[in-house]
Amino acid sequence: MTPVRRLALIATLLCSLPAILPAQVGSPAGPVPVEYLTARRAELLKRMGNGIAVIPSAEKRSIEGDYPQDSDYRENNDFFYLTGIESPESWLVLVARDTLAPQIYLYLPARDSMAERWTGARLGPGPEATQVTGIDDTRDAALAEKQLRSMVRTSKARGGSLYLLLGQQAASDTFFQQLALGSGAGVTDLRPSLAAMRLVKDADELRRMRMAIDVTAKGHVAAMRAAHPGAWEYELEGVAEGTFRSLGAERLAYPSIVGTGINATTLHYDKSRSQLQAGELVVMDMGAEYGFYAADVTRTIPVTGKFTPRQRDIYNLVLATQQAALDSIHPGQTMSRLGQIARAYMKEHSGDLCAPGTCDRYFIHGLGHWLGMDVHDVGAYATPLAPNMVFTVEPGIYIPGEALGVRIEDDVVVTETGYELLSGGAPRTAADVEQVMKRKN
Ligand SMILES: [Mn+2]
Repeated sequence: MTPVRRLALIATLLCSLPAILPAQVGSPAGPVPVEYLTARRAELLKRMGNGIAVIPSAEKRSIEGDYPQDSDYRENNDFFYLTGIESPESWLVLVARDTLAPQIYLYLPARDSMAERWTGARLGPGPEATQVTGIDDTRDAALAEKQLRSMVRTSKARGGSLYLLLGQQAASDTFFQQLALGSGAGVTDLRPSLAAMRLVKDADELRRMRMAIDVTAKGHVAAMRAAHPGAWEYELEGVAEGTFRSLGAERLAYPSIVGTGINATTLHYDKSRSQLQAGELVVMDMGAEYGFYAADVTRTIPVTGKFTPRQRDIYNLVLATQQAALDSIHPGQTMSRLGQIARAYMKEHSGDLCAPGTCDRYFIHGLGHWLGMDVHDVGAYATPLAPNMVFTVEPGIYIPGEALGVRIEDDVVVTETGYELLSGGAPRTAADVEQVMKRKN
């Protein structure tokens, strides 16, 4: 083939590559607006000081090599948070310098028409990538390692530090070990800065979290209506998960927990293989992931649709304990203090429900956790609450001797003056749960 004909062929192949739709198209959550991505990167650069940060995308899984049922690619949270795209074998590089303007590079694998026949069109370096990420300088990922070594050397000469996601990458990856050793520069963990940023949600994150939690509440209501004596735990799970997917959730935020009777007292029971018996309570801890954000909601329901007096007393104590914690949420409050308030409330209001002791001895876990891109999201627990932080409030009482377990878990966002309940779409009071279960299809 002559050089001219070869060029013509290459030109034809390039033209034959399909145009790439913006990232996240097909997800009802839509793309992350570029202004949010730009603001997040600017904030991280501000926190970094002088130096270079390297943030790789997630490892790609192999359909042949790994368990096929695990083959779906999920982007690394920090990479998605800063770029808004899902793109294996890619790198985000941020260079912060004392006196000069910061630089941002996005390394993406060059497009490959043959590979794309198998695995679909993907984003390569170029104007389309710039459009969806707001990063002007996009480059071929094949150049990344060589250019990074050089950038790190230059940065070191200027007294800059090397910022890595320690633990996630530097420990296992040879390239990062070499980069860290060879740089001679101090290596700083980037994770605390990113965790502090992700702890306070911006408007696009809150929009996604509301969607995740709304979908989750609808799944819980559907599962409540599917419950009856003789139904199986997996039926309720299937109804809820089907609802999540049918309303646009990409995946589960965590494996669903549906436990009836004695299984309700096992905190992370995930077998879902028992049959519901009249007189039992079912704990359902299920959450959707939507647009990369997790919901985490637990409801406890009576199999017959009607609580027994004993079940209702325990349920009401858990609910009142949760309300005591909710009422104490305000900016400046701490998670540990909320835990103490909840525990003290349960102890004081146990009456003789758990005689000879008090019911708090059956409250065997913490009150809650940060919620975001991960179900147990990043963030230091000593951080005082501030507006737009999102977390769960989930007291429980588990009495194995009575095969009785109750957990009520809701998701809240901190406001200027208190909190907003995000998961109120799933009924919380005993009366409301009974009402929903009465109106079965
Ligand atoms: Mn939880």
